[in-house]
Amino acid sequence: MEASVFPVSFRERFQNLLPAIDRALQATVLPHLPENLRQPIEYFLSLPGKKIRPLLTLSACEVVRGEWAPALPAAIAVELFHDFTLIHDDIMDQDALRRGYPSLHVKYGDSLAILVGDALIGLAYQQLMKVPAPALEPATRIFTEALVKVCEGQALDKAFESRQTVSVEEYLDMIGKKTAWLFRAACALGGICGGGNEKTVHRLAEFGFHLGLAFQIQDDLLDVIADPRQLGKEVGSDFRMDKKTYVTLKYQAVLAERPEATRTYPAQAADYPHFDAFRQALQELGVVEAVQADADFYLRRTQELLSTVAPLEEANPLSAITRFLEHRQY
Ligand code: GRG
Repeated sequence: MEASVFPVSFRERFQNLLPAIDRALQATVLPHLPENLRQPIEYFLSLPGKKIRPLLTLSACEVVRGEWAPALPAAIAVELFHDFTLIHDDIMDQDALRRGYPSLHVKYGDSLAILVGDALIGLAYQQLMKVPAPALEPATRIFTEALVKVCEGQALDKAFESRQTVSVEEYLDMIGKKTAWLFRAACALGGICGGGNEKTVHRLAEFGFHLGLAFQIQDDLLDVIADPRQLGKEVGSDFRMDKKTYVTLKYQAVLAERPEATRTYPAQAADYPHFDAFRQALQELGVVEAVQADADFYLRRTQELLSTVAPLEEANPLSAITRFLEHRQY
């Protein structure tokens, strides 16, 4: 399968780390696993994901002047955790495509997909246990805390589906848990493995958290405006599931500020006859720009936080990752 999803400059910038992550991920597939478990794990790990979270771990480790190699198991644990959430999320949302290929549950069935997700968490902990003391205890605490937070976030996301209204604060709390907490953990783990002090690790964690918020807001936007071939999955799936997203909240906020527009535009995304009509309204009302501006707000905050840890120069790998994510189309 096509392994690289990056522009050449990004691939060159991370030419040591990306292949190391890929090799270490493949090595987690234990040969003695039963064929019907090993094969789907191999399938999922070979799909062309961006590997942003393990890159964050290794880069955070470098930023505190640690050697990245001892942090590699923690980075792999983070990616396996992420893969687990994607597999279970695809089952819950009945999404047919992931990373441009059939979702695991489509290819192997729901039961095996659930089992693969469960196995990945076990494999993730096996990796995490390789973190040397004294980093092991805080690393395990942060990783486990993130597991619980992501679950909470997913539960809130599900609960929002059956609610009429959700406030921006509630929404930010939900994506903070569902998405940003794992970015936070990825960065904190790198800082811890690299020997960073408590204050620095905290700043890296906050950097990761804000990056995660921006990432999820962009993700909501991409579900509306991306090219499905580039995105690797269908667009409009949030619309079809009637999900509360940053885009739908912003849509409502824009209409609230312009009462005259309510004569032309329906009050809710769900009131549109089809996705294309909703997408067109988002463009006409300036919702797309407004959502991007809010994502940019959180991206700027990441740079303020990062500058308290290390200079924001070309060589700073966390800056390079932020720049890549700023312009991402997938
Ligand atoms: C953690 C116990 C536990 C349960 C998981 C299913 C679930 C509960 C949570 C879902 C969390 C989720 C899928 C959040 C969305 C995060 C997101 C935007 C993922 C896409 O990340 P990318 O673009 O994916 O980095 P690639 O494919 O590049 O790796």
